[in-house]
Amino acid sequence: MTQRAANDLDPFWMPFTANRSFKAHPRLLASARDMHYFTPDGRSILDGTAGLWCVNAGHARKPIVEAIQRQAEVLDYAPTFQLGHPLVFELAARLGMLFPADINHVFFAGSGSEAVDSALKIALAYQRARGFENRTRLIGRQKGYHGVGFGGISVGGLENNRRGFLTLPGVDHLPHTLNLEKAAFSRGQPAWGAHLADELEVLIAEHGAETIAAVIVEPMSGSAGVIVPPVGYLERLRDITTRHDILLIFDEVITGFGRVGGATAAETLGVIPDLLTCAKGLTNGAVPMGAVGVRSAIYDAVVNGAAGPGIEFFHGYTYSGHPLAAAAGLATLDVYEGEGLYDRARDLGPYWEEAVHSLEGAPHVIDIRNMGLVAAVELAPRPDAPGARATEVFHRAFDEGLLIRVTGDVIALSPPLIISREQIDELVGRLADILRDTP
Ligand code: PXG
Repeated sequence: MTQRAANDLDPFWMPFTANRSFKAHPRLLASARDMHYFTPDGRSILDGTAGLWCVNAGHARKPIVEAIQRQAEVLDYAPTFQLGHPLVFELAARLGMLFPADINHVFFAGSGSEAVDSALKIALAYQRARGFENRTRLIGRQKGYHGVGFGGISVGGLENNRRGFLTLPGVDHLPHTLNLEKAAFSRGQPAWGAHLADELEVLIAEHGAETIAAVIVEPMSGSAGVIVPPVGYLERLRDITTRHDILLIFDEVITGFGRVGGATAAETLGVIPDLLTCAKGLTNGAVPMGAVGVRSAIYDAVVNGAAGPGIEFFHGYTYSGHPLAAAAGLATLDVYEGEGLYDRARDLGPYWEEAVHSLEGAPHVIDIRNMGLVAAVELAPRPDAPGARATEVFHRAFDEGLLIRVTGDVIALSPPLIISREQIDELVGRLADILRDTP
């Protein structure tokens, strides 16, 4: 047997990471509080990304920490297959009130990826329940990210995540809406691009509406490098899906819980999907959890409309509605609501927009996009080395005490919603300095 030191970095196969490069130059986090991480040697890092878009209320918030501690002592684990525990029903009811319109039934999962796969299966189960067995086709969008399950990568549109893996048959993709020629440096929602929703009509004409179960999109694409929906685009998708009796799924894993300046993007933009997935901010990132909210007609058709008395939907996870996650979720909603964080994100939006757009004209910057408390700063790639410039900015930023996120040559910013105006200035100011120093 190989003997290894306890602090050996080799055995951990790190997700979505250049393992060899990381292990040669590790960047470790030891603790966190509010807007900051701290490294093992005590350096503070301003968190410009809310962890991975999830710590919306800031780190190690006491009410959330205490709720998890209490719950671990009272009921560490309980199955939700044929059994229940109080908190999970309470959390479902709270989410049902939070989600817009009649999205008032909630299926729980352990992550965003599981929430997405669950939503796709619910869509198929619903079509079957109402007698439309042939409505099995799923439509996603280019550059979409819906997690890494086989369902998620199939409807997703990021080529690196799909290439080399089998994907589901019967899946098609809408075009994405990112266009630097038409809409660079737009503030908030770009004016150009709503017409791209009409491509759905083309796919419907090609396949027949009677074969299509659902369309799934992120209201604002996060992972692809922040693609903000053009004005009117989501409204058109809603209109077309409604006219053709196709379900519309919003993947709100990133946009949920205040990120775009409202409890959900659906509410913020006034476009109501039939199903809504969330995760991340649902528990402030403190315990893994994902969820799917569905309109009452979907629950009624699949559950109340089932023929026999047995299980209506053959799907679920060991950790669906885990007690620690439910406790964290309830405490998180209390913090969001008690501190008015959705409103705070909306109210800070204009200041944030002004601050990030002040980077226009900084070295290498070819586009800036923003929505709610999200922004992307896109850099010109170095010739023959796509991604290298932004990666260097990421490394420099970390060394200088700033956590940002990069994907390709896009810098994504999505700080906790408790960020102050001074901290916004600090974040943007330091980024400007780093851009100036990066070749
Ligand atoms: N849907 C969306 C819209 C997401 O953004 C998932 C599903 C999957 O969630 P899980 O919990 O299975 O990871 C996500 C996740 C990034 C980044 O910085 C984004 C995500 C995850 C990790 C990194 O781009 N989004």
